[in-house]
Amino acid sequence: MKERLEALKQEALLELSSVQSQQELSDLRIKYLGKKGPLTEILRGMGALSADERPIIGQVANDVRAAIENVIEEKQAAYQKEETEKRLRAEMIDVTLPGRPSQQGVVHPLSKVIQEIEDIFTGMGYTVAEGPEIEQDYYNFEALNLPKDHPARDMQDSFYITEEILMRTQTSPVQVRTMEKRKGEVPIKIICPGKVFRRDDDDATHSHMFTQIEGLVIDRNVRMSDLKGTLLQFVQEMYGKQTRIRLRPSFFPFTEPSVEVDVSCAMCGGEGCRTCKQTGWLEILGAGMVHPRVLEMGGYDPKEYTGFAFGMGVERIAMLKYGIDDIRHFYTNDLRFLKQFLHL
Ligand code: 2NM
Repeated sequence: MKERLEALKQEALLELSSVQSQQELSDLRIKYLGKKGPLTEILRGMGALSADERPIIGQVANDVRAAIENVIEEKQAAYQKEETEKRLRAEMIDVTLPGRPSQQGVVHPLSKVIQEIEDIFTGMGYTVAEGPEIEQDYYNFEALNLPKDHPARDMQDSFYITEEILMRTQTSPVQVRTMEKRKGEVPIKIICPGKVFRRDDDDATHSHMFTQIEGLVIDRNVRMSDLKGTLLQFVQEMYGKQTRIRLRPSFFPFTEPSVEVDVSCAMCGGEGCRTCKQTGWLEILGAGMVHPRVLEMGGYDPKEYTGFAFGMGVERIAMLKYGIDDIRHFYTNDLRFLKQFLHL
């Protein structure tokens, strides 16, 4: 039996020495060590041996099994190593190749200016209010003291969707909606940023869609001086401490009195330059004390409460700030334009 085992070992080792593939190796493992293999058969037949012989033959059988297993394991490990190396070679990357620069997006200059203005006013205790771009005639005109036959309705030709629904021409309807929601509670201190729409032919300084930020304060004892102080604070945070403002009388249906607010030119400091057309001043804001009729329609008793409001065009402010010469640049999305704001 010992000889049978030795012969089996020699035969197995010989066959293993010329194995060509992992599949062959696997077949040989089954052939020699499997349940139906010769070694298993021999071990099964050990019951017929004497008690003296059994441990000796058992030991030899185990040694033979171990010897065959060793060779198989070795070969298996070699195959594994070869396979790993092959995969590593196939997946090798050249870390010395120059990288491809990734495309980086930037915050749109309009968004940046809106954010800056919001930061200044929230710093003064305002909250930001938003509302629909598609608006009812009532909120856009009627409640702002522009009744149906009002001549000022022609001043700004609008995009009407139906007789009663239009694209908002200002963000003030958001303020009317806020007054309505607050049901006479004070104070109201809000700014309303957003897109507005007017029927206009687009050119370098006009766009049928642009961005407005309007502000509204309602409380007891709100005065014109509060408006002046607020706007001065705003422009000095926006353009620097040396900035001055100048108020000129104007007219809006929703404010009385109404003013145009000029800001000293940040380009020349008021000396006069190309940007301010040699005047030293830039017109960037409209404002006024909220008209008593507007307060009343919004649910505030004008004998008890007063308020101020103001509005500005964000594109104009951004154009002055960044020296942009055409309002259409904001909406054509030319990457050559947008990428100039990458490092600002
Ligand atoms: C402006 C100029 C002056 C304004 C008025 C109101 C409201 F809702 F209180 F009546 N909101 N915004 C206003 C006043 C807007 O923009 C040039």
